Amino acid sequence: MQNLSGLKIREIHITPIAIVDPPLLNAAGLHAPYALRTIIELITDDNISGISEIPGNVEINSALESAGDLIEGKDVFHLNNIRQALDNYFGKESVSKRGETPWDQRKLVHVFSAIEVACLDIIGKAVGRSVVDLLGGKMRDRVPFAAYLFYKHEGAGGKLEFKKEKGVKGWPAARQKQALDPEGIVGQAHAMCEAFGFQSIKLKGGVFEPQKEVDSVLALREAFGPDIPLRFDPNAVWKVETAIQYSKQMEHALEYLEDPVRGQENMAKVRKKLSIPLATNMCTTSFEDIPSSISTGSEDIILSDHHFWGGLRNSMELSRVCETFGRDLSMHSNSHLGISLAAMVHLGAALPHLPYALDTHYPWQSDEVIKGGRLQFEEGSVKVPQGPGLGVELDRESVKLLHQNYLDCGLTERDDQKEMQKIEPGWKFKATRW
Ligand code: GKR
Ligand code: MG
Repeated sequence: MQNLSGLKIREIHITPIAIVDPPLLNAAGLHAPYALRTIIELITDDNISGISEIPGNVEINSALESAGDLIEGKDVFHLNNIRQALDNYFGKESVSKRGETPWDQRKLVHVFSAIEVACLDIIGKAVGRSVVDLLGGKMRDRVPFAAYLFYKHEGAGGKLEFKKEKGVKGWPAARQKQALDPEGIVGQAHAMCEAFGFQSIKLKGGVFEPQKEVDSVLALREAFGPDIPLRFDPNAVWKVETAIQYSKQMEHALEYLEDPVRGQENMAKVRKKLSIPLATNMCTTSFEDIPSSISTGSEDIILSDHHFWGGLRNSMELSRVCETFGRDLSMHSNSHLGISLAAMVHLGAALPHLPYALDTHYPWQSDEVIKGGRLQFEEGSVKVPQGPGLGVELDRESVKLLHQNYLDCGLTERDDQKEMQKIEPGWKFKATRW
């Protein structure tokens, strides 16, 4: 076994990358041809390398650079001390910094998640155990995910944007197809479920007027029958009355409804009027939000995301909080690659209760930064990666190429409104639209 006294961080490498992402529509606008991720590698005195992946942008990357100076020389086991050093330096990051977009814009949660996951990867390698064991051990061998459907324009993103790639079949072909109506969504669902074996389906909404999106949910229900659980997520752009009126039509069809409205109080109002559970990754997004979540009764299910909750151990703690207060816990996602997926799978395997299939954007991506290529889904589930730590290794050549993509594409942050304006000039994000 490794000499455990020498696990001090010697180097931190921060590599922004740009990965091909299709033109997916959501309440904030349109996905750009590339999504930005950042790959973090920590190296110890003893040359053990630990890796992680987070959503990237220039602000987060520069915060990571500062964090790198603070954690140099620190022991990878001393995560509490690392956290404190970051808190002292950056100050407390209030939950209001989350922003109105469907994704979390706080910096510190990303930074700590990046460092924590890489430290856990190192610890796992040093002690010869997997990250799931560091989180308390496996409760299951495979972690189920849901098909994540999007309204989308034609194209698969990157250089292929708006051009059809010839000769592709199956999901790669379906991935390029336009889907702007219930028929397109049902076609996308069939292709995705066939390719990956998903047994639950989520539709991202908040794009078109409510009835059109309700019709897509009802068309999915009609096509897949009552045994395939369905969820729908308009990312909080509905008013309370709209949410109550339109969700009533879907009550028989949905296993849960995600963020129909903005804010805990509005969520609580809607929740009182519906017979289906409400889930959120927008109104209860940090431990700071828990007291008001309980007093208002804003949701039934918290969709955790280790990138936004400050890491895997925080997400485990969240699961205990959820159990205490009668919430279920499931998982949120954003466009990502295999390091994030591996971390999600370790966490999903360790959670005591996993009542719902987790979200993942992974089928929409085609790039990869881990050796051996993309992780595989079997009947919609991913097996916990074998081997110590995260069980995945960096493919340095791919990281190099994707870093070049980052430099070439010129994007520095996610801005779905700007992308949408290229298609619909003057289009503006509205926190509440219908
Ligand atoms: O990828 O467009 C997207 C989603 O809208 C994403 O950004 C959300 O954060 O998937 C997310 C959600 O469940 O709200
Ligand atoms: Mg959501």
